[in-house]
This record gives sequence, structure tokens and C-alpha cells, in this order.
Amino acid sequence: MPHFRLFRTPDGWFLDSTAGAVRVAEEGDGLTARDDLPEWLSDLRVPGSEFQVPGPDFQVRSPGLLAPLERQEVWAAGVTYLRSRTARMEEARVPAGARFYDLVYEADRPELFFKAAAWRVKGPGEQVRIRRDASWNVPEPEIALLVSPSGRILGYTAGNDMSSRDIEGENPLYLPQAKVYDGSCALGPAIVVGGPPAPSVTIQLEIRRGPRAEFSASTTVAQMKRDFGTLVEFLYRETSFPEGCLLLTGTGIVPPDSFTLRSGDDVLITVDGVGTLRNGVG
Ligand code: DO4
Ligand code: MG
Repeated sequence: MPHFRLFRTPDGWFLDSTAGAVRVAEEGDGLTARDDLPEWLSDLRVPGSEFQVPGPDFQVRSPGLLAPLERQEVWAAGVTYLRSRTARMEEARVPAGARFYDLVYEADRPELFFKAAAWRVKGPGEQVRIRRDASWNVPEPEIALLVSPSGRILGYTAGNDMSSRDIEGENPLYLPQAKVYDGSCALGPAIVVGGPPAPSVTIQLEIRRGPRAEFSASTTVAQMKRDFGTLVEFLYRETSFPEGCLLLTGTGIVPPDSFTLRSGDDVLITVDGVGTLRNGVG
């Protein structure tokens, strides 16, 4: 199946194709998590001639794009890349805390945690936030899978799992406070539909401070220790998702320990095929 990109706007969902962008659903259809994806792709309804064909700098010209989900929960996997395991062990304030990350990296069962209700997720161009009671904060650039109610991986987008390293480092039991707060999750700008990303897909992070790129790095899906199917299988074992879900799959990029995000920074996360998710830091 060829890859297409789905965008969500206040006017509904749009699909880009060689013929231009077409509207495929009104807001509220819950279309993005249906299981019969190939069927609705051939059932495009309202041609949207007023809508610009997306290009490489689409997010700059499209301030109206919304986060590409409606009512789905957002979950996250952790410590799926060696870089994340190392960073977590370094930030842990006590050796016993560090050991948890080493153990989960090697274990069969992955780390999975609830990240955000749909209404708390920021879209392209919106501000993400750092906690006011945290002193060491980073963005986590991740692939987010769109998973159907039956557990089928329908597509993927770019995600930001904003995290407070000092809070999590103090005690792993503080993970929900380090990860779940207002402005801690962003998704977009589009969902690439047609299955999971290939191992060669690149994830890039750039953090801009004024005119300067303060930090930049990239990784690929191939660097991930776990496979997407196993993450979904564990998540769906005993938990149902009537409208599907979004699953962040872990970060392979962590800035050096000396780095912390500041209010006013710009976070740019680029995933091959998806485009760039850009959010200022509030
Ligand atoms: O255990 C902490 C979570 C790590 C995480 O979010 C990641 O690896 O992306
Ligand atoms: Mg993460």
C-alpha cells in the first residue's frame, strides 16, 4: 500500500495525494483509528480545492494544523534505545534507581506508561511547556504509532515526550510527574498511513535558541532495541482501546547532561515522510 499523509485541521481531515489535498472526513468521525483503512482510502468524499498541497515547509505555512488525533489516549514506551538507558542511568540520583533502567532494557516486558489524554496534546506550532518545579528538562523526539482498536499499526507521526530529568532522576516512582503535565506532549504534523515506519526512517531533533541551533542530533528506527509489534502486543494484552491509540515508541536522542531546555527555545522534530513538528517552549 502506498504511503499517504493525513492532516487534521479545524475543517476536518485531509489526505495529500498526487492530485492535491482532499478532505476525507469531518471532525468527529473518529476516522483515524478505524480498522478498515484501505477501504476508506478508496472512498474519498469531498475534494478540497481550497487546501494547499503540503510541501517540505508545510508547518510554516499552516498554522491551523491540529494534533492528528481526536479522542485517542496517548501511551509511551521507554528505554527502547541504548542512548535512553544510558541517560536514565546517569540521571538517577541513587544506584538502586539506575538499576531499574538497566533491568527494563534487558527484560522481555517493555516499559509502557500513560502519557496524555487527547485534549492535552499540542499540535504543530503550539507551545509545549517545561514544569515550573523542575530544573532539568528535555524534549524526547519519538515516532508515535497510530494503532487501531484491534491492534493493527495503521501509520505513524512525530511526537515529543517532554520530560523532567531531575524529577525522574530523584526517584523512578516520580515518573508520572516527570512525564505527564500540561504541555508535555506534542504530535504531528501529519500521520503517514500505510503501516509502521521502515528501519531506515530517520528521526532528527534540533533545538534552536534565538538564531542558533543549540543542539541537534539524529537517529534511525533501526537503532531501536524492540520492535513495534511487540510494544503494541504488550500494550493491548489486557487493555482495550475502542478508538485506537497513539503509542510513542521511545527516544534514541538525549542531549548531553549539561543541557536543559529554556523557555523561548524552539523544538523541531523531523521524521522522514512525516515532516517537521515544531513547537516553541513556554
Ligand atoms: O523510563 C523513563 C522513560 C524513558 C522514555 O521516555 C524514553 O526512553 O523515551
Ligand atoms: Mg520518551
